[in-house]
Amino acid sequence: MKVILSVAVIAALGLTSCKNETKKEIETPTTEMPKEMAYTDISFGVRGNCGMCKNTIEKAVNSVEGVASANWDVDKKKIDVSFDESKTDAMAIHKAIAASGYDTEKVAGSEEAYKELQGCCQYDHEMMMNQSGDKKEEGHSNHDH
Ligand SMILES: [Cu+2]
Repeated sequence: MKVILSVAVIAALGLTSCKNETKKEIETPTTEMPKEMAYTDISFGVRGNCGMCKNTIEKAVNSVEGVASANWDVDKKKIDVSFDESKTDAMAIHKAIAASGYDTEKVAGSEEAYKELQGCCQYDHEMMMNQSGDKKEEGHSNHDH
């Protein structure tokens, strides 16, 4: 009995050591935390018409201290912003855009700045702001009946 048992123990030890080796190989590629994790990402609706609007809006956002990146989508009427939460907050970004003359979801654009915009940039204040992004809401598009 004892002989069988010890054989079993040796076999078990052999198995575990094999397992450990394979485990080590699998564990090596540890995924590093990306640096972007330090930033907060937000996206919200911003009205605007064209590439010039995009420049103005993004310039306004980038002038806020703590903003890492800003990208306004002309089709979606939506902006993606990455910022350092210890330096600024979402409301400061909304206000910066509004000050440049553009409406955001939360803050109406400054009328004075709006009047200073190029004619092509004087967007419609009733414009839909597509906040949801890729979602295609066909039901809301205009149908000719
Ligand atoms: Cu424009």
